[in-house]
Amino acid sequence: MLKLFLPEVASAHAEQIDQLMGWMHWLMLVLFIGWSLLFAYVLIRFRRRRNPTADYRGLQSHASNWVEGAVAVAEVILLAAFSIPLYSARVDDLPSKDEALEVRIVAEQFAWNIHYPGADGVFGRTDPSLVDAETNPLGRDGSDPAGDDDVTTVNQLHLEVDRPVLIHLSTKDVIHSFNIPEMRVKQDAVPGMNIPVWFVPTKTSADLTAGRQGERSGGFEIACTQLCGMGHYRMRGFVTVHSTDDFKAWMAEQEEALSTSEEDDFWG
Ligand SMILES: [Cu+2]
Repeated sequence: MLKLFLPEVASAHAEQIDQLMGWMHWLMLVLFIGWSLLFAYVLIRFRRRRNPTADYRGLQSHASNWVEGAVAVAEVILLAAFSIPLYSARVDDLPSKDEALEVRIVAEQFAWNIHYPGADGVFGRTDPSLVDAETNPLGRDGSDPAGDDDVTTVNQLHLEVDRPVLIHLSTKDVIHSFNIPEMRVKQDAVPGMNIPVWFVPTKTSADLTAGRQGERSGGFEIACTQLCGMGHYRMRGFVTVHSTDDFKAWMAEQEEALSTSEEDDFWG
């Protein structure tokens, strides 16, 4: 039932997040009904007509203690059995650098700067003092050879299906928040911090859009989910999840473009 209101599931851990959300909502529903019944009961049972004077003895039964205890136990189970393990897998159990596709994402007002390490798997050096809003949004250091094969994009995140992606998330200015709803990924980008975010996409963009039509025909999108300034509404990125071969082809295309545009390239 809950599924009706949720985006499609497109990452390996998404189902677990939905389950936890489901259990939390069921608990809240039970609490809501319980409190509502108690409220109605108290309104009727202690109405003024039947109780002209105040009762100074108060409640004698201990039933409410048991109910409170049961709710606390349910909450501890949700926290200890579901929440904490799930959270710890997200923040602590990072995929190894060998298997994962590593990407740096640097948020700014109002765009996502995306940085791939290229064939050598090593990010070229970057330095905040080299940042230029027009020509060098990532502050890349052209003198570092490790950066020669680095691929960068703005607002276009390309991923490979069934391969873990390890994002190093940071921001140049204010707090932004990186969200891909179908991946059940949402992480604040906090000034001064480099925050790892990882997930395994399980659906390609083609899989996702296969059944979609009309207004809902779009693919995966990155939304900034932290009000970050006047242009917040347009801080939107696009995610393409490729099959393994298509991803290799895309990356090769980017590398190719790098080597042929050497002359007018900032890094050439
Ligand atoms: Cu933002």
